[in-house]
Amino acid sequence: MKKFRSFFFLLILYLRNIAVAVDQLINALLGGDPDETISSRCGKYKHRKICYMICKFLNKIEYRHCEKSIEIDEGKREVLRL
Ligand SMILES: [Ca+2]
Repeated sequence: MKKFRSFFFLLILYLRNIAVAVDQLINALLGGDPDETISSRCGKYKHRKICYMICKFLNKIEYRHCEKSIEIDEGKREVLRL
């Protein structure tokens, strides 16, 4: 059982890492900092219409998702403001 739990934990961690990497790739393609997720970027700019809509959707999946995802130390390499 412990081996299965360990495998399951590693699988979830692996899938989460891939999801974060894809999220950051999409953010970079949209002119954002390649080390920042779309959720963090939109959490900072939620007064912008596109971010407001993205956060409204994500906040239905997880309460205050965008606000909780903000990475204060990221965003310095942003090329375009949303
Ligand atoms: Ca980061």
